[in-house]
Amino acid sequence: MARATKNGCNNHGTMRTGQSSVEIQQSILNHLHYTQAKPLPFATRNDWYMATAHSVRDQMLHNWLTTFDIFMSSPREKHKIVSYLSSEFLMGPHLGNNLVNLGLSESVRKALSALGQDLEAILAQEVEPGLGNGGLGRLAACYLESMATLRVPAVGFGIRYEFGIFDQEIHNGWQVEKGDNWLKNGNPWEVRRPDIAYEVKFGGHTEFAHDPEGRLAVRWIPEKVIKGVAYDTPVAGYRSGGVAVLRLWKSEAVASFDFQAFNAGEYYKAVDDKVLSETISKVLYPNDEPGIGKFLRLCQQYFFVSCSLQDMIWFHLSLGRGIESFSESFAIQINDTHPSMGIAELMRLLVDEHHLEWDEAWRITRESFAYTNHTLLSEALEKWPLPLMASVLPRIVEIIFEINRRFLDEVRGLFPEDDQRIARLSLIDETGEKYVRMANLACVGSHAINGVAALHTDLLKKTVLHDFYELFPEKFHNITNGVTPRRWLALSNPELAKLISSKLGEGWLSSIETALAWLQGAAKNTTFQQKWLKVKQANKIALAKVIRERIGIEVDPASLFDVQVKRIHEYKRQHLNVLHIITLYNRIKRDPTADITPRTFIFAGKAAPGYHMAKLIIKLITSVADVVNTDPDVAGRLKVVFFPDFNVTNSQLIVPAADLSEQISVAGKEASGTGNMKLALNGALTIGALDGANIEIREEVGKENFFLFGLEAAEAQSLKSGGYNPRCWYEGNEQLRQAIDQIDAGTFSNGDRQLFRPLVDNLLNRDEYLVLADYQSYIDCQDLVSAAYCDKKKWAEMSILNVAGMGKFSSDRAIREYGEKIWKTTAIIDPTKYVYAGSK
Ligand code: B1H
Repeated sequence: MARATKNGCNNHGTMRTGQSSVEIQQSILNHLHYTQAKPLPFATRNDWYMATAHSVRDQMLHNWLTTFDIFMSSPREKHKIVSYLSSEFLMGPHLGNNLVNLGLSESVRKALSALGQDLEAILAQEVEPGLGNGGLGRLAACYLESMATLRVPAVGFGIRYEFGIFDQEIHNGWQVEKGDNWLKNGNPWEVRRPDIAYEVKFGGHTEFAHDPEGRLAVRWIPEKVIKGVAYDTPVAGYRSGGVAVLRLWKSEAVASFDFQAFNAGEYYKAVDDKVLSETISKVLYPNDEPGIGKFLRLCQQYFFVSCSLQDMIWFHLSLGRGIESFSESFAIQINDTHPSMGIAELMRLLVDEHHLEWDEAWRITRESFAYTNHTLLSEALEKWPLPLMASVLPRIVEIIFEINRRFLDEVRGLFPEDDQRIARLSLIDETGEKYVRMANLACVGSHAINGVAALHTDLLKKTVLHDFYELFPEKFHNITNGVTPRRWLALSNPELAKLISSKLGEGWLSSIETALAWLQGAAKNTTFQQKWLKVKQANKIALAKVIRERIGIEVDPASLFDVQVKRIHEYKRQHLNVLHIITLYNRIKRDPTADITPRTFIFAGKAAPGYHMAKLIIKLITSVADVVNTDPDVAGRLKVVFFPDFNVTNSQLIVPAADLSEQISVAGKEASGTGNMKLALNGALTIGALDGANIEIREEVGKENFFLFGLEAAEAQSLKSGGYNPRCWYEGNEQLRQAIDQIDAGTFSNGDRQLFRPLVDNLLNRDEYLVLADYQSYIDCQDLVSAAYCDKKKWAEMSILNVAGMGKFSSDRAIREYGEKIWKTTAIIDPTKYVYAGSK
């Protein structure tokens, strides 16, 4: 076996694309020796993972520094960096993706194999950083990867949560949350930068004081100061050499503890202080939690935007530029309202610390910021109780008041008599207890506002942001979400990617926007269809194996894999899916010889720990599973699986195996959805309502290749405003009544009639998300799905056409649109300057 040498495989000791397998082996051995400090016989699988990861990281750091050099030497007008501010980045496991993007998969596999290691086992060792709840955080990750691919200079700013989204276990059919200690084995991808650290103020009061130049200025005397330290993770672009940076802030105490403290009391106070300071970046909040006003969450939001903006200003000034040209250096995109305090914070930094006049500071702020809205749900629109915010961030509240005062003066000029409009537009909600409305702050302080799918943007203009649309129509844009085909096809479904390459040649993963459409020509080709179905079958067999091993349920890979994977929420209507399962079950019970297309229903998703109804829906799924899976009359034709702990890793396993993608939210509630795109990109057909991006997916793949059901958004709205009475729908539909009565009667809960009572009550008395109104349309549509699945040739054709239609949903397309419509950035980095050799 090769021996570690100090100088490793080349002058830098790094792994380069195009290196021989022997050189890569040497790099891995070096890291085992010098980074892990492990003698070979004692190296654990984690040591091998760490050594491999460090070797890959070397390559990325090299490209990153090259990116930086090229940036610094390129013409000044191209010096615009995208700052993507997000409280969540759901990156997924890094190693596999980095190997794909750097073109190193095969050479590393060979190198490891020569060292007696198996790449798959090493990949399985990685604990994914779960620093996000779902779609919003995963979108941020796809966008960083696309920016790196397109060589847009980009930094993602966020929080380095010590504990990410909880791990989910299922005990007795219920969700149980476990802490996500993702850092326990070390994180080889990040670089701690103790020299990049900023102080952030909390609490206290403000006063007028003279600054060093004798000017009267506001001074914030804080009660507490906390330090944010940068941790950088490079994000590799796909075969482009480009590297984006994910810069996450960890909170720490400003002063280390004082061992010389005079007495023990002070020493312990210092320890307490350290603990409190570190609490800010301790844990990610799960969304969908009822109740607002969480003190720590407010601190988190301010903490990370303050560090990020101070960092941007430092960099801007270090380029030798004046503060007044800040917006030429940075385009700041805020991912929902969570970072919207940045608008007030930039004003504070410019006015209080850099002594600009208010108007000048306001111009810079508005030119810099752009806001993406991700939700129409009124309960999800963020607002902070004013007293809480005033006590935690006194100076920020003063600035928000001043922004509001000036803004409302303008509005009054335009609509002098319209007090109601003014009350609606105000940044402060004064209808009862006072709140700061973060979406209003984001709209006023940004030059651009965008929704994430055409319907969503349209509804934003008509409903939640209507007043702002009337005021600033030119600010509104639609940018439909997209996902990266590298992780969501090349990495997760390598055999499908290979088959597509056999038709399209190499290179299509950089240009799926146009390239995938060429698959249309192959959709009717019998040989290609057979190969296509074979890949799907292999993916289903692989998933069936994992289901057997992890959950102990035997599923038939020849059955239709019907997949609903996403957060558990009433508006997403997992319970509508369950009603369909019960309906099929009843058909079998009525006539055990009934002709039923065999199906495996696969659910996965987390419920917010405090969201009781969502947790009850999980219990309903597992309870129906217990009955259906074991009833001899069913004879294995229906299987129901709740796959625990849905995360990026598990998603990469489930998505490629799906035949049918359930996108069944009630029309008008899902802003976009991105799971719908990933599933269709992997050849699943969609059953969906006209909601979010489903509408555009249907347009792209062809109406005949999409299973449409349910009310449209406008119909849903008018049904509700006309006094919707779910009980009428229940009484008028025998199958529906039977299914609901069974849930109520304890058929799925061993006779316990109390268990699902809250869910049944809710459906019969409120049914906010129109489950009962859409039931029959959904069942009829599912019958069409079952019939269609029996014609394998036709199904294969439809599946191919779905993938062929997915070009639009590439995150590369979305990033280009942001660049053109909002950021006005141009890709600056010359690809010829990279060491990247472009090997496979
Ligand atoms: C989306 C959120 C979200 N919309 C609050 N809103 C959060 C709201 O922790 N919180 O407080 C976290 C997340 N997430 C999703 O964004 C939409 O529901 C999807 O439809 C959309 O595809 C996704 C990305 O745009």
